[in-house]
Amino acid sequence: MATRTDQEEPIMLRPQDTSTRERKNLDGLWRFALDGDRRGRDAGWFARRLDTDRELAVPASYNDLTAEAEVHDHVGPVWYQREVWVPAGWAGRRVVLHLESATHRATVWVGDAEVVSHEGGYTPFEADVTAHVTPGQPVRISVEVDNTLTFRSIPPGEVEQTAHGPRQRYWHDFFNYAGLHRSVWLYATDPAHLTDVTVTTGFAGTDGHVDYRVGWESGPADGAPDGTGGADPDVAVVLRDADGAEVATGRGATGRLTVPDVHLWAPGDGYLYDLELQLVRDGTVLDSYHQSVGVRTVRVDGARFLINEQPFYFTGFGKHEDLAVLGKGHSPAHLVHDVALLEWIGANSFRTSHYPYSEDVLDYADRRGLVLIDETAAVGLNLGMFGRRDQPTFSPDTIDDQTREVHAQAIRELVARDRNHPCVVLWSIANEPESRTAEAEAYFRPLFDVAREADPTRPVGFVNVGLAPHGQCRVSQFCDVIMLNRYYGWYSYTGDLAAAEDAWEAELRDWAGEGKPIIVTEYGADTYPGLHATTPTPWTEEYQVAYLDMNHRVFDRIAEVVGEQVWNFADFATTPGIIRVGGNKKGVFTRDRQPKAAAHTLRARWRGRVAG
Ligand code: BDP
Repeated sequence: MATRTDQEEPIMLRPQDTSTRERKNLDGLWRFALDGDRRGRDAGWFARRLDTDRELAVPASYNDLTAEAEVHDHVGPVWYQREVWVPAGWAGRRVVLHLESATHRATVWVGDAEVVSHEGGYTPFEADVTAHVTPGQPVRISVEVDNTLTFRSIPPGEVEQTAHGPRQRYWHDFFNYAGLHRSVWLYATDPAHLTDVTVTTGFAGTDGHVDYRVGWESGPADGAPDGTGGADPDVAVVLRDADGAEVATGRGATGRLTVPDVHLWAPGDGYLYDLELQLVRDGTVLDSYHQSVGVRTVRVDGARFLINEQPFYFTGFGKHEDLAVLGKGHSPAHLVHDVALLEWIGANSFRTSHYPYSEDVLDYADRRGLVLIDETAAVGLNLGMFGRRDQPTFSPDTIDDQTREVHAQAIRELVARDRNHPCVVLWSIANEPESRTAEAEAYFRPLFDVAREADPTRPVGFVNVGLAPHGQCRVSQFCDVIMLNRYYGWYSYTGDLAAAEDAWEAELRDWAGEGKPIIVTEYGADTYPGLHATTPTPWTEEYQVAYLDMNHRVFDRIAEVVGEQVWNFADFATTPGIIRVGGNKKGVFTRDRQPKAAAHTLRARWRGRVAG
């Protein structure tokens, strides 16, 4: 078997229907059972019909689908199971089972055979299941999904055994939703198939260029019963513009295509070319795959953030995948509606806080010309923030070298999944970790190398927390862009916006001295919709407006600030707590997407602003 795999990252192509590929979507209702005692595997739950009367929806978090606390607050594995008919027309084809995500880890069986396990709740994984299915027959698919967070997971957490059962603790501020949050697919290809593609783009004058690198496998070797062996296949590529007109062609697994009179992808102008990849043998197209391509460049120059060599100013939000009933389940309707609200308010960007989002979100952002800061699920690597000041964050008993391996893999998987999206302009490898100690520096240094090795074309950063202000942070030295979360006037100087303004400006000026671009990735104030006051009163709609105005005055005085992303786009679910009222209320929109007063303030500012 001829294989081209010179990369370390996971190799996968998102399932799609083409002239040679066919998908079958497995979303819908699956049988569901809790397995807090971890009995399922030994008892062989995968080997027979799951003994349960529960059926839950995929995609969705399971937590809010029933009315029961035991489901909502479950800690440990759960099982999903369904049967699927394998299309009769797939005889002789290679059949793959693909899960877009399973939060936070999963093991999958097809019939009685264990086919794949995956760690990490927000990136896809798949298995070649050809040997375990019979076209024209049904097959049972079972998935054990485990929501447990430990010091060896990203994000980290700890399970406390109490007299009333296990309790999951973690150090991040959103509810630990779990389950099958995104689509599950069965798909078929020819035994000889394309395995991956990387595109990078650039331009000079009116000529664009697209560099591509394609991976493939030739299928069973010579003499195989299906007769697919023989000469190595060849790769042919065709680039078409948005009207379907051919603009360039190429041959071979790597190459450069030139695009005359290029229409660049740019913020607000999501122009995409279509790169068709074909695996060809003896004139027959064995596999065809379509990769969208936005031709654009990204670069940091001093304290400027350049897209297509033009200074770019980020406006927008930190978001969450968070919805009533669905939890973190992907919903195309809500995606369309959220992006409509982003466009209404004049946002040109958002951060995928605090984990990789559904690939549908990235595809749509590409098409809408939205700019993304793409973040790993490394949130809550900061024990001190949550009252555990006695324990170091980075130590052999807490977050250690093994965790760093999991974190490195999370970075590789994020980059492998999203590197071809023009909307992604900056990688965020962690949110608000402890970053003041030598241990933090040692932990992060190699992770920046991992990110840069995986993608030499985009800037890399992490999001700094107020506990590690300028002069104390030992990790920001590795960043191309400084990303800051600050709550002057909320968590500090609460209610005193005048004092907050002075302190915030002083700190920002220190950061500006680094000579790097600064994006304020979080600033925000909890706001209870309908609460009002004439005097500056935290939690009122007026205070959120005044708080944002104060921040904007500060940003506008500092040239190195190249972006403002309010925390948060919408209210979202958290664990219960005495500083949260029905979740985190820093949304500019409520959880059901109604605007608070601040939405109109932001709209006036952002719709008036011309990028740059
Ligand atoms: C920051 C976190 C974010 C929180 C936010 C807040 O990055 O996840 O939700 O503060 O406190 O610490 O609202």
